[in-house]
Amino acid sequence: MCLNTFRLPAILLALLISVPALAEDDKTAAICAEAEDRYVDMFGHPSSEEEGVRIVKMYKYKFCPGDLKVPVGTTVRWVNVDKRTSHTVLLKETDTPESDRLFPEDEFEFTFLVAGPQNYLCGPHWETQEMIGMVTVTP
Ligand SMILES: [Cu+2]
Repeated sequence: MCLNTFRLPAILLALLISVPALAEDDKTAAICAEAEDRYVDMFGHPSSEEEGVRIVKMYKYKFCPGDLKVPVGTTVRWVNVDKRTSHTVLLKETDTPESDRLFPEDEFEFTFLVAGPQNYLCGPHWETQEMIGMVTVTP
């Protein structure tokens, strides 16, 4: 009996905590689906069909995908598929300087030669929009 009176608030609390997180995931998924549509419009094929590189799209203050796992030696190409906004790529844990400002349809490439997690960010938007990404490089 007593258990039920405690369980209900616990369930409600769990819902209150998880719903905003899920809503944020859905929002990101929707933005990334739109980014892929824009990529296909710009380049005439899906980003997964690029040969020899993995594509990360930059769109509406998101990196798509925001979390990428690649084997050592992989070249990642970031492509701005936004309409007006420019972005940069700053690989904090490498000695690479920040990319130039990437305007719509501009791109930047980096080849990952060291295994491990690599955080990166967009210089102009990481602080205000949390535009942050991660590449996990596997040996
Ligand atoms: Cu940005």
